Parts: sequence; structure tokens; C-alpha cells
Amino acid sequence: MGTHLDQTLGRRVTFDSHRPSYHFLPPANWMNDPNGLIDWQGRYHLYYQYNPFGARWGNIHWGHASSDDLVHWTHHPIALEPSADGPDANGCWSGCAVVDAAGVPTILYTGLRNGLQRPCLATSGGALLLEWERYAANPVIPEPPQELDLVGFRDHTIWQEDGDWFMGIGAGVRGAGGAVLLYRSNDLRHWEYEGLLASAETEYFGALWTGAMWECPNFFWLHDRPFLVFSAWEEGRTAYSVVATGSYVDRRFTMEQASRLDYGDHHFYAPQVMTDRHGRRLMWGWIQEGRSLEAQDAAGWSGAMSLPRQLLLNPAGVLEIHPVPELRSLREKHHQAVAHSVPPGTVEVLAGGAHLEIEAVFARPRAGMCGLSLRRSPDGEEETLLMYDAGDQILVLDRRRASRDPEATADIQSGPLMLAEDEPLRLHLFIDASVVEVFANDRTCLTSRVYPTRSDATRVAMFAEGTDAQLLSFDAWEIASIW
Ligand code: DQQ
Repeated sequence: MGTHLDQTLGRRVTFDSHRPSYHFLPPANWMNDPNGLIDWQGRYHLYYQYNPFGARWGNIHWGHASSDDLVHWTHHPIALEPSADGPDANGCWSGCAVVDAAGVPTILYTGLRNGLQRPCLATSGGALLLEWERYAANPVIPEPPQELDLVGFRDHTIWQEDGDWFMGIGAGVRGAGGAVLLYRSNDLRHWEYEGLLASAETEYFGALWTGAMWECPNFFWLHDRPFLVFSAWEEGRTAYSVVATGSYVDRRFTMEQASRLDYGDHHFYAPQVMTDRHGRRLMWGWIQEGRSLEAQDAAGWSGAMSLPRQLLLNPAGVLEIHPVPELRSLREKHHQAVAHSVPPGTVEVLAGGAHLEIEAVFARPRAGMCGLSLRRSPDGEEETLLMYDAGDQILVLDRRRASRDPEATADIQSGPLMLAEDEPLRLHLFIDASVVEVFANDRTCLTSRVYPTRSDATRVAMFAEGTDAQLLSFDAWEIASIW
């Protein structure tokens, strides 16, 4: 363990203008999914998929950090590394944490060995949960149900019900699409297969494509409503994360509504949901890069974690997603603009910076487009447009001119945002170097990556097209580094 610590967590990357300063990420190397989230003895623990040997996916270990405020993180040594000849010899893949009946922190994660994905268990203790001891009889499930032709069998979500433990495992039935297999146990070590918790082949998804496999499932309740969150995968493509609601009867989840959890495609992926000391449902997602593997190798790091988000149902029963209020402690210099009208064709600079929190409120747009130009160079050669299309009622992030670097992704991402008759457009967003994380009207999220090449591409401007825009309020805060 010590060698890994010295060799990896001690190593830091050289200065890189694209590296976020207030989103969690390891000091160097590759990071993907959040794992094993647990609020334990006064600290939030964030484990994560980690490659200690470089900035590409592989040799997957569990990295580890903890925080007492959800904002500032302490790096700890690697918590789990592939065992010499165990079922996780080729990788300690994703998993979740629970505290068992005896009060012992316990993780269920997927071990990889010779292509086989099998559920493994480990336990820990002490104040900082630094060491995890693997169960001697791993894997706890020797093989998936023989009657299913599965394209994958990995990732875990666990809850308690009728005095027992229930576990959902992500899967995909060849030719039929994603699924979650359901298991039951009274000790977290001996599991009985209980059938499919949910699957694509029998659920109505309307126009929503959900891939060949559902990775990293999370099954949980908000008030009395069951929710299933998963990430849609197909060979060679981590597409996006999905949230579904519906009914849970006879241990079967029937979806009635499913939508994207974030419209930044794969830039918010493999989210994990946990419950904290205040009973809040908190969620982190993996913010993948949007540049070439070579650029990632050269940078020496890849991947960042989203800001912690709280999921809640509003009084109308609508799912809301909020950045946790603890993040306000990072606010430094405050810039404001007074309410005023913006005629079409205007581009008006309101603030500047590459590490900002912004809250911009516009009167309900009724026609045309309005919004913000972000990471904008003075001449507009580089800029990322965050705008609302009032006609189609969609939120749009236009990255076509975000960077002069031809290697950086430069497409347009968008998602629906239906506004009530007199509902203002509320854009709450965080810019952190190459990370853009948007929360629109507390319900439409869009997380993305941009890689401007110009050091002066730091302006924030407001714009309107097609008709006047009414700015009701604008606040921007410079955000301090968390390191
Ligand atoms: N990443 C893990 C898997 C999971 C995938 C491997 C999702 O357990 O399915 O690093 O990004």
C-alpha cells in the first residue's frame, strides 16, 4: 500500500489551465465513478475508480478521500487494490457502502478476473475507513442466473426491506437492453436471486434510448416515491445517466416516467446516490473529459467529480436537483449587475473569471434566444454559449467555438426546460476551468467540458437574439480553490 501512496497520491501534475480548482479530483492520474459513498463518524467518504499508473482507464483501484464539510477534501491512501489471485485480480470495479446490523461498514463491489465480473464484499472500521478487509469467500455470488444471456453483470445498489437486505446489480440482457437483477440476503454474504427488479424490454421508455446495459444502478426512495438512477451503456460508449420513477410492487419496479438526469451526455456519468446525516439524498457523478487521450496523457490526469448535488421532491412532486448549500462557503469577490433590458444583438460583458459561480435570472423568455456567453475571449473568437430557446423551450450549451483546439469536443448539447406561464428563467451555474455545471430552474442539469486555448477567454457576457431579454438579476462570485 505504501508504495502506491508514495508513487501516486504524492505526485502532482504541473500547472494546467484546464484543471478544476474546486471540483474534487485526485492529485494525478485517471479517475472515473464515485464509489462507496458513506457518511461515517462525522466525515463524508468519497471512494472512486482510480488508475494509479496513468491517465487512462485500467488497473482499477479504489481511491479515497474524505471531508467534514462536503467542500474541502483530504486525500487518503488507496483503499482497495486488485488482489493477487482473487476474483478482483484484474480490477476493483464500482460498488456501494452500507453499515451492517452490527454497525460494520461494508462494501459490495464488482471484482474483475479474466473477464468475469463478480460481486465481492469487504469490511472496514475505525474513524477514517482507510483499510478494507476482503471477505475470504469472495465472490459472494459465484455466477449470474444461467437462464439469462447477459452482456454485463456489475455495479451495486443496496437497501433494506422487510428486515432483509436487497441488492440491485446492473446488467444487460443480450438483444433486449438494460436490466437490474434483484438479490436478497439476511447477512450481505449469502444472496438469493429474486428475479429482475426492472428491465428495458418490458418498460415503456417512449423516445428515451437506454442502451444495451444499465451501469451503476441506484434504487432509492424520495418520500414515498421509488426512483431508479442508472447510466446507459453500449459497447464502446458511456452515453448518459437516466432517472426513472414509477411503482414498486411485489419487488418489481415498473417505470412510468424516465428522463435524462443531466443533458451533458457522458460528462455526468455513473452517479451514485447516498443518504447523509441530515437525511438528505446526495449524489455525485463522474465528469468525463472532452479531449483526446493524448491530451489526457500529456496533462497527467483525467476526470473530475461533480459538485455534490441534493435530490428532492418539491411540493408539486417534481424532482429537483440542487448544488448543496455548503458550497456557498467558497464564495469570494461578488459581482452584481442591475436589472435591465437587453436589446437583440447585444453582447454585454458582466463579469470575468475561470472559477465562478453565477446566478442569472431572466424574465420568462417568450421568443428568440437569450443567455450567457461563458469563457469568452474579448473578441468572441472563443466562447461557450449557454442559452434558452424560448420557441422550443430547450436549454442549449453550444460548444462549437468553445476552443480553437480541434481536438476538443465542439458540439451542441441540449435538454428540455418547460417554463410555467410566468416562471422566470433561472440559470445557476459553476465554471471551474474546463468544467461547466449548470442547474436551470432547479430541475434541468447540464454538465460539460470546455477547453479554451486563450488565457483571456474568461469573460461572462449576456446576450439576446431575436427579441429583447429582461435581466432581472445577475450575481457572480469568484470561487476559492478547495486545495
Ligand atoms: N465503470 C466501472 C464499472 C462501471 C463503469 C469500471 C461505469 O464498474 O460499470 O471502472 O463507468
